[in-house]
Amino acid sequence: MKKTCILIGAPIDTGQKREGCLMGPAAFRVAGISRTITDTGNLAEDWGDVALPELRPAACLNSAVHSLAETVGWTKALAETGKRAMAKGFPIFMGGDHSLSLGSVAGVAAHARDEGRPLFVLWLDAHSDYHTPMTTASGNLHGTPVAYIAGRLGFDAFPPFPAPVPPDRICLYGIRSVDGPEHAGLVETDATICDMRVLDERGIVAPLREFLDKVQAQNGLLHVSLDVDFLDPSIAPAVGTTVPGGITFREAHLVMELLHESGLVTSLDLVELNPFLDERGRTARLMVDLVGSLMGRKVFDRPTRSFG
Ligand code: EXY
Ligand code: MN
Ligand code: MN
Ligand code: MN
Repeated sequence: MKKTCILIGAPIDTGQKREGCLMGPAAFRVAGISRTITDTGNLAEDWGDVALPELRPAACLNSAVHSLAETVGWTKALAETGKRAMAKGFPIFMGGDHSLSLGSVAGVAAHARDEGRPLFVLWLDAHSDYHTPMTTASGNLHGTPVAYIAGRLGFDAFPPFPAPVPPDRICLYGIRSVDGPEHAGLVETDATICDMRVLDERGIVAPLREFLDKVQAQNGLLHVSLDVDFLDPSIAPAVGTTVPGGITFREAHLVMELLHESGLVTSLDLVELNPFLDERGRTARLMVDLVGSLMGRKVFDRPTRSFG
């Protein structure tokens, strides 16, 4: 079925300390994201970039945390835009650093709650992003969205997350860098942890299918959050938080193709692209190519495995 993809720019780089991610939405557009989507027979509507609303003072007991007021402002603005976009089509949030997902997933979750459908989240990332503002040592709030989404305590400065996603509906896939406090929090949950050890041992397909089968069985909505550092730095250098041992070019496309075939994905984040660190736009182009695979671009049409 034809999708209407709604492109939402989130030019955010306050969730971490290196400048450049705010150029991400422009780089995705230059790399041809709209055209890539329409070439797959889907529709693309560009809503432009979200603006940061007027800031309200915000405070946190952890003095390492920076840019809290900005992050809360982006969260509110993106939650509002995201909810509106879910009612119209398939939002693609173009970051911007990963702090954008505090807002994008809040908007998606509010929509899912109103529809009476369970929301599932697939987190494609080198990191678990399960800090709270109270546990982060770096103070970089791009390391916190999974905790906010799961309803973890410590987000007092933020709007309460609408309908927190129970951890058993969250899959962290590709992770290979987890801080102590994140680990301590995660082991208390039944989140699905497909770290690189699991993917090396079992391969990338079976664990993903198991999660997708769960989404299908519960008639869920599925939000996918794709962090550039999910990919191996050798193919995707344009990110401030590279971690070796990531997903290869072919694995990444296969993940996207399986997601397409499942028909389950209803919204997407593209985050952490820092075009200032790129080599002749190769990371931006790869990310856009992956969107092409997620939207159904393939070389041959063949019967696909159906879900449900
Ligand atoms: N865990 C580290 C921190 O909290 O600073 C690194 C977080 C990186 C988050 C990137 C976006 O995925
Ligand atoms: Mn991340
Ligand atoms: Mn990451
Ligand atoms: Mn940390």
